Amino acid sequence: MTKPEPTTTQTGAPVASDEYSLSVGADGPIVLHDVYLVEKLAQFNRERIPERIVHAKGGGAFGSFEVLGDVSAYTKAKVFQPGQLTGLLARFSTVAGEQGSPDTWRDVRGFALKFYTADGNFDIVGNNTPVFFIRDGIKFPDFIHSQKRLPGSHLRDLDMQWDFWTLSPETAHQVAYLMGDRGLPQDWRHMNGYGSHTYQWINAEGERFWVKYHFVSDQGTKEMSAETADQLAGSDADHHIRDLYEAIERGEYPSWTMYVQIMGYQEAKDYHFNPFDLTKVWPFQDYPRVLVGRFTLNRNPENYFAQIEQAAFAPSNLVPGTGISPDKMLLARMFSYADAHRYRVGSNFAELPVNAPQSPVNSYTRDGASRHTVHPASAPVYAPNSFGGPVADAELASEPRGWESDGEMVRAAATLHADDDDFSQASALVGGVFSPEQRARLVKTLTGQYQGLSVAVIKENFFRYWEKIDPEIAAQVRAAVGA
Ligand code: HDE
Repeated sequence: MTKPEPTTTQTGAPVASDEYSLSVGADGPIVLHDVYLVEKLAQFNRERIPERIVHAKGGGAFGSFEVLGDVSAYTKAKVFQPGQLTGLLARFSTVAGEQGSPDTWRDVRGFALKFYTADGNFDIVGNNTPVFFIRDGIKFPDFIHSQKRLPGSHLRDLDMQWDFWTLSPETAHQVAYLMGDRGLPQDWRHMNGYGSHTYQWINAEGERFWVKYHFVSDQGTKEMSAETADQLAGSDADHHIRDLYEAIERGEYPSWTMYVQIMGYQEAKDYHFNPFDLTKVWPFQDYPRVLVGRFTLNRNPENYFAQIEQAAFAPSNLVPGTGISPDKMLLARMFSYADAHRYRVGSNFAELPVNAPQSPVNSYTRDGASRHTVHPASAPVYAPNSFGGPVADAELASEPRGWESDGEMVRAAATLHADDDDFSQASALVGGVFSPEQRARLVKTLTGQYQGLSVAVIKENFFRYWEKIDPEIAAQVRAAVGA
């Protein structure tokens, strides 16, 4: 058997023992100059970085994305050109639970993708539902506060959750998804993913299109019962992490087929509801899904902390041929994610291998904690310069072309389209998509939720909220709780 490597300090010096601290005599006091003891204890105190404030509990894997269709008429993004193969990282997560919380709690699931494209990293940071709770990011901290813990008892609280939801009617569609079967996916391999927002594509001629991203599980979708979810929450808090990791270890590589819905740039103005409203889906009969490609996950992380805990996904990671939209939520997210990474991982988070692009970086940003790129002494640190430093190229960058906008600065809801409302798509989901069995499970779930409420006005608002979504469901819950 080959002799093992000698243990060293972090700076490479061989160490004498991993069992005994240095002491005065075998029974005497330990000494402060036992550098290795100090290093081990001090490093141990610093092993944790701040967890994600949302989506703290999760797991992921690496793989690749292959273009199967031809969407080159709509985008010039290299990653989406016919036949293109691109490396990818995916991370799946719950939203409200802290690190260590059960994977199987009822929740929306994060579905974050990082494409290591030839034009830099392109991230689609979505969920397993095609909509979201709110329309304006200014409400996001409040929403998340209501889903987490009471300030005094530090307990999660159904009154808080339902108070926020029933006083924010725009939440109805996403809450209907959450309280339905989608809130309890069997595992990450058996759930779909969505970019959720409306994004922009720009083709080689500079024409703009509005798109929505869909990732359909090739494994199909499967959910678990509330009973199974509760049982696993106690017996195997890491059920979803385990399922993905062990499937890939077994060589069962999960894959998702990617589609986009495509809306002409000018159509947005006249569409019958606001197509940038994150609480709404575009009906497939209006905008059918167009095949783009498939991503397959076939490599587990070598080191969870280095590659998953420190992974930095951001909707602001865009590449030429892709862009954003007037969706106020998406615009708020453009600031928030890189800010979270600078706080959580450090200002040079993009230098970590998992976050580093596989295309050249010619940036004038410099220094900052743990910067480890050695820029040559001759490299100019300012632009413009006379020394051949990198030069911005508007043509290459083809800035996300954006959209026309004007008007007084106001704080107000987006202008109403004919069919803008808060409940119609929630009603269509619960009344038109849910099967009778799913409706019965919804009544059971809502009955349990209602029985966890203690504040009279919230109980009343609960029923008013569900009566607007589906009066029959509301009546069945009323009967079940004897209200
Ligand atoms: Fe997030 N979100 N989010 N979110 N989100 C974060 O970024 C934020 C929203 C989503 O696996 C944070 O790195 C704001 C919608 C996923 O690493 C933070 C708003 C959607 C992940 C943040 C939203 C998401 C995050 C926390 C309202 C689906 C995990 C840590 C404007 C379309 C990504 C971090 C991963 C993480 C901000 C709403 C999905 C705090 C301000 C809508 C999948 O920056």
